[in-house]
Amino acid sequence: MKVVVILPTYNEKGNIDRLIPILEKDIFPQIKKHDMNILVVDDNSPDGTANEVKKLMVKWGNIKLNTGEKQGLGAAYIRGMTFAIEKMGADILFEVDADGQHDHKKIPEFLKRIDDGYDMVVGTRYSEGGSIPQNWPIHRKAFSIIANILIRTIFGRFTIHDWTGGFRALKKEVFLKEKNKLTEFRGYTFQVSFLHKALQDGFKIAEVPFHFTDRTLGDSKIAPTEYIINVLRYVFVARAIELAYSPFLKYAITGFVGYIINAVTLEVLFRRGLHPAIAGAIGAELSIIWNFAMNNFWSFSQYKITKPIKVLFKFPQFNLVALGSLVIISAVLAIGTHFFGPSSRQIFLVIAIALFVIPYSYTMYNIFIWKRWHISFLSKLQKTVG
Ligand SMILES: Nc1nc2c(ncn2[C@@H]2O[C@H](COP(=O)(O)OP(=O)(O)O)[C@@H](O)[C@H]2O)c(=O)[nH]1
Ligand SMILES: [Mg+2]
Repeated sequence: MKVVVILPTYNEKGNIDRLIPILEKDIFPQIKKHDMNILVVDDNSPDGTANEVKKLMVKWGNIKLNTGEKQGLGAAYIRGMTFAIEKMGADILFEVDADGQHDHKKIPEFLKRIDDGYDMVVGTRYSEGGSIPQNWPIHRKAFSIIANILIRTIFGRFTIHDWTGGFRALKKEVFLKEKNKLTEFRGYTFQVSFLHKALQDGFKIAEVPFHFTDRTLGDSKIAPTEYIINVLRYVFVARAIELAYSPFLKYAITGFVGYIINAVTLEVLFRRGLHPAIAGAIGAELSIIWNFAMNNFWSFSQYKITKPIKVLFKFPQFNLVALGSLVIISAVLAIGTHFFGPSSRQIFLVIAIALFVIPYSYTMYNIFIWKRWHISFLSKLQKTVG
């Protein structure tokens, strides 16, 4: 297959001079299965990087140069990848920094993973066998590690360790599928958003650990503050949208209305003379019926239970889960008010629901009632086996 190694450059004259001969002489000859090519995507670097590339193009016939206006790293990659596919006939695209920080010896390993059937291979500095430069000051190391842990946690996707790096290989299909969704990510946010969208679309992604070395020539082009703000904005907004489309938001709205049904019933029946315990219990059961119906036909509608006989079996199970919530709430209220007095009851009710009941019941619904995770886990398993 035709592989195009894309090297984005902005003032990398000295680096490109070192890197291309290494790729051509040491790395490419090791790869027998693929047709290896280079594309330098230069944004009219004032230092004359392009002229340097032109000299190298005389020596090796598998190098191309694409120039354009400077609009950021993401914009350069989008332009370069489009060029590689349309003008060079690339099947596989490689993202490699031109400054020599990526361990080129790992390139064959990335391609092996593609041969194994992965759609995208991501170089990782934060897994066993990978690292960031030893000589980085502690705050830079901490920042780099924490940022990636934060991204993984917010997305709830823990299989990928390195979201911010730019050492990757991918099949052209991944880029073609995501291209239109990436146009707004012109800067360094491109890396995080591209990976996230590829994962959302179910592409198979592998990791290859590598040692990230420090830059020896030229300067980094990253503007740290702007970068952090842009990445955080992307991560939070994208996750919010993801959750809005997942059953979770509908589940939360349903539960909130269920709580109001419970409270109103308690109040109405109590004022008509019923004992609060009985009024509350009737309210609770009405709320349970509401929750079951709404979650079945709305939140988890993709997995809804329609056969009457199945509903007959599921509804008692659902009540059992609700009983669990009840036990949690009374336990938290008992412990909380024991230490902080009865006036703290409302606070502990909120704590019980937010910290314990929501994670508990959402998990139970996903695993036991509507079996959503079970189904998606099985289909993932089938994908890996098949
Ligand atoms: N064409 C192009 N390349 C860029 C741009 N910004 C950064 N690069 C290149 O992208 C690679 C990584 O950038 P770098 O500044 O080293 O990022 P860092 O390693 O995160 O500090 C280098 O090869 C840069 O020359 C840009 O706006 N356009
Ligand atoms: Mg760099």
